[in-house]
Amino acid sequence: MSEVVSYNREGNIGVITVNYPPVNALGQAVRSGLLAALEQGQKDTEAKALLLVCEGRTFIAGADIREFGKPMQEPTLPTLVNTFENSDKPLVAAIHGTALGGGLETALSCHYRVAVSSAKVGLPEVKLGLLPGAGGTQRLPRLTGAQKALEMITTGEFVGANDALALGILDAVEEGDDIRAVGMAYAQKVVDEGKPVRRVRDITDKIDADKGSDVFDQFRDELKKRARGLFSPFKCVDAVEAAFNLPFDEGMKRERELFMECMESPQRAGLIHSFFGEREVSKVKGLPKDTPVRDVKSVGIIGAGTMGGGIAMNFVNVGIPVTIVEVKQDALDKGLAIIRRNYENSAKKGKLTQEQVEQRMALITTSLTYDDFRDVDLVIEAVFEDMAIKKEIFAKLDEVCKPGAILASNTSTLDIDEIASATKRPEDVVGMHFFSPANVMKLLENVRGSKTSDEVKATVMAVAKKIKKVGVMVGNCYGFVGNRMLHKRGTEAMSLVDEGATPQQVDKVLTDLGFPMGQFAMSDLAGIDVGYRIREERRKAGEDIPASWMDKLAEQGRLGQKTQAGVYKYEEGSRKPIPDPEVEQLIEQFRKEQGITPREITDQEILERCVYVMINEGAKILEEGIADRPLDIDIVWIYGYGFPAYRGGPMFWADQEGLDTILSAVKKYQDTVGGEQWEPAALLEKLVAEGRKFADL
Ligand code: T1G
Repeated sequence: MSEVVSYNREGNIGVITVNYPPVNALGQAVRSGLLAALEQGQKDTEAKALLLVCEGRTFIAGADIREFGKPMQEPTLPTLVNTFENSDKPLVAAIHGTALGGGLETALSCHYRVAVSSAKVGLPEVKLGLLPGAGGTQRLPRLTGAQKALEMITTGEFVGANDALALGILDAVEEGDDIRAVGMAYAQKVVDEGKPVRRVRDITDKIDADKGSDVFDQFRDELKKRARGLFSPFKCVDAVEAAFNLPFDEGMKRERELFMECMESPQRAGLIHSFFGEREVSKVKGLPKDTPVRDVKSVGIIGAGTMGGGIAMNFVNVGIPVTIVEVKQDALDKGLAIIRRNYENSAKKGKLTQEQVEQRMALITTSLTYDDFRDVDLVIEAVFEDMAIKKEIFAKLDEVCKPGAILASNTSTLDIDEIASATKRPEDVVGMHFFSPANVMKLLENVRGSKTSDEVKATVMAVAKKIKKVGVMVGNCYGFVGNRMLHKRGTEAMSLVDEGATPQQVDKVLTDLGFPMGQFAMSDLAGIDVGYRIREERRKAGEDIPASWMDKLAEQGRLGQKTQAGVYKYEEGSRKPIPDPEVEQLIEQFRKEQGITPREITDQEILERCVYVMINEGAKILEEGIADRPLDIDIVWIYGYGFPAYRGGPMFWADQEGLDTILSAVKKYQDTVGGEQWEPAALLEKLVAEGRKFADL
């Protein structure tokens, strides 16, 4: 009998138990162990029914993702599920935790499914660039009908046990958490009531009901909007449709063909890289797993503006009380009103009850004095980017906050060490860089200063997990990881317009690559004044920042969406960017003043100058140790800047694009465009010279 799957009999029930931490994934050993256990159960004449149950925190959470991309080993998952379904003894699956992907497909190949009420089920393969490849697209619609099966399979969203019961996916749901007892009781009921073998493949009423339905085309149209650039969601629809047009075995064959197309798509590799990357970034290099973490049971926030309000919502959403301090009462009232409006909107959409809205609002205290921070565990400063003001604030925090309190800045560019130098406890100072809107964006860029203690680093990473953010620990430099690379892209984007491109041409190249919006539409969302103030700050600090046509926009009060005019113009209540002839004239005028004769610029040049410049900068960031691994950069860009996850992030994409191709383009632009952004990174040159990739680091 295998290490990871065991068989024993309790009374007249044969029990097949999987025990393969952390999530009982269907690796080769589990698949062969299951088949061996089933065979044993078939031969066990005393066993009148069989029960499939798992040890640990969850039922089978899918195929073993780590095996993807490697040669397929027998037995395959389709073989396993078809063998299970053909059992001539009733087979019951007992589900706790999450039955996902191949795990749910295995349960669907059983004849009955029972779960505890806390369980969830789902087919999230689409999130990995795949589709359910072990019968999920053929068996699920036989229980739920076309609409619900398409929803579950094209979104990958999990469904709670009680909803799954209502949908016919589960046969029973019990309270409590002793899944083995729940499973045994149900299996015994099957025997006692003489319930027959019931194969999902034979259930056709829902198939007959939806045959010829136009729901499939409706989903294809809808996916054109919400799955732009993605490959597998459309294959999911094709596979589910096959369940309604083909006999079961042919439907299974069609599913397999479509599954292999997805497996071969580069998007699968990109999405699996970001799946594991999202989990790997929480393991900070050089920070031992057992580093002590401080309790964060109360939080202080300085600034009730857009960022301060959004940051506050993250903490009260998980029940942590927040005190917001501002200089003026009306700023507090305005900030609180925006938070309440956001929650009211969520309630209107049914995402929150009114009672939950009030519970969250009750956890927010406002104040006009820092004294109210004396007992908090963490303070996050979220005022606008001005070093002098930030140092003044941290000096005051140093006076009032208790020993052991963590002092964090939400600065998006400024030097954490200089901010910390305003205190006598730089070891307790750290950057916590949230992204706007802070209550929505998943990324939290935690910035270690040169004196930040391991305990503080470990604590802010734990805080990220607590408030459901993807926390990435990065080093301290101008703009950290995300903004440092973004500024290079921004500089190139502005220069490309100087030289002859249009803002909409530049933006289209980025949206075609898969970004949700281009450079200039993003500037309009963030506010043209934000970039302008940063450039002015740097000019004041003596840096040679060239004049830009975007400065003129700011000086003319075209600040972006908030003034309905920036690089683009916006109709009342619309966020749709419309090219504005006034801006074209402004750019032409700027070129004349700068003595620039515009030229034809290709989309390929725009792609190279906007994205290769980021990768070259990313390589420098790795050289300097500001980012520990290429995947840290990938996750920052996927969760903070909308880099398409199906391309795996900028450094993963660079490996697909070819580092030699990128290096030769960097050298070309070093000659033709110039500037330190085009000085080839030593790491990039080294990897190309050694024929290696970022993935080899
Ligand atoms: N394979 C391998 N490792 C997995 C895994 C999987 N399916 N799921 C999780 N892990 C690892 C994960 O990397 C981490 O490792 C640890 O388990 C805990 O995970 C044919 C083809 C189950 C909801 O997409 O959604 O079946 O970092 O930190 O927050 O149709 O993991 O500790 O070393 O995420 O409690 C479909 C993916 C596969 C589910 C638990 N299944 N997993 O969340 O813990 S494709 C999925 C999850 C498939 C068939 C197809 C979540 C979770 P480490 P965690 P968590």
